[in-house]
Amino acid sequence: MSRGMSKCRITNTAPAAREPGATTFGDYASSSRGSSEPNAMAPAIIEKIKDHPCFSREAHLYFARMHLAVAPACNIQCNYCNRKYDCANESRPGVASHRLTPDQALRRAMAVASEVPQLSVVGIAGPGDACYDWRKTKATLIPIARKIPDVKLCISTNGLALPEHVDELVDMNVGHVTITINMVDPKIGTKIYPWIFYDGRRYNGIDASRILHERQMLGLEMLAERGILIKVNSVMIPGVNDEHLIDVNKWVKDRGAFMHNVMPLISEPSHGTFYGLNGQRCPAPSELIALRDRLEGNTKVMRHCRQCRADAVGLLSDDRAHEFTISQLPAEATNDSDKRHAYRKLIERERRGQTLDARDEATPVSAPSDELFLIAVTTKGGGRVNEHFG
Ligand code: CLF
Ligand code: SF4
Repeated sequence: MSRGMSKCRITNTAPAAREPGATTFGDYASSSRGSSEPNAMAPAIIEKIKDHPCFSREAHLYFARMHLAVAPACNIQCNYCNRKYDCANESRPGVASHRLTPDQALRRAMAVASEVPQLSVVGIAGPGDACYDWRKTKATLIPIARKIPDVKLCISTNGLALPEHVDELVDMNVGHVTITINMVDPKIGTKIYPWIFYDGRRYNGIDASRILHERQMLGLEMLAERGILIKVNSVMIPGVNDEHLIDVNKWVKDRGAFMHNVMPLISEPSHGTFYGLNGQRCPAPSELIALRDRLEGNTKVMRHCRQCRADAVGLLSDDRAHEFTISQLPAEATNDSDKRHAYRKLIERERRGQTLDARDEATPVSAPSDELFLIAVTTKGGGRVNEHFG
């Protein structure tokens, strides 16, 4: 998964605020009742996203993901990447404290599944590329699907090795894939990717970017044809691809991407990346918001990404990775699914309650007045006023 963050970080201090394009469960519920609301979605799509904390903004309030850093090899070089280990204090994509073997990954997944009732997704999101380091990705996800069948499987990839694995992803029941696409014009790609390794040889310059672009588009189309939900991540690099991401957005929407997540570049000299060492600046928060606003309406724009570490565990706003280090894992992994099932029932009840509330809403009473009132309310989500200011 792509890197980005720290001083460029845009935090979501009010995760429940309704932003343009944000989807709440009320939207899902009304769409399943046949509403013509702009956010109306097919029930099959609702089913796929309603418990996925990244594909649904509403779900991130309730559901957790965990990442397994099992696939460290990568087949391209991005100018913003430095895959690191033992970087416990850096919260940004691609860093992880340890790489795991597939056996360790299974033990960790089962321990988290037993202890974190909100867990709904297990993902592989760096360091490295899940499709290139395929043997390890497969050796990790197949046993997890068997032992914890109620969690969704998710991977993130640069797309170069994606096309040859699409059918296996379907067979393995991986329902969500993120492709990092930073350009659709290979000339711009030359400023982001110095080289790729493809089909047994290394390519540089425009050839590298052209091959990467073609493979990304092919992989995207193949996933869309097979009904896998696709999110595209793009790293916003001022002066390199910021304006160009408007074109990227159109291309990926036309090829079936469900959601576009534009993330700010992380670029600091201490990270040791090409951009960091060469003074490439990261976008200001206002620039990122302005770009996302321009994309809104064309495809769903993600605004609640936390640019997670490659070993993150828990709700997006509450990383619990430190509770599940290898040394803390029980020798014998068991899958205690009771807590998860009880929690999901609770959330279903809460969501049903919201739907009924929305249905029962009376027409607002208004009285003519020249006075303008500003009223502050807080919410935990779901379109309700249900939080205090404390
Ligand atoms: Fe992980 Fe990525 Fe799957 Fe989510 S993260 S592999 S889609 S389960 Fe989510 Fe984290 Fe943002 Fe990624 S908040 S960095 S978008
Ligand atoms: Fe790093 Fe490879 Fe991911 Fe690029 S694709 S960010 S080089 S791991």
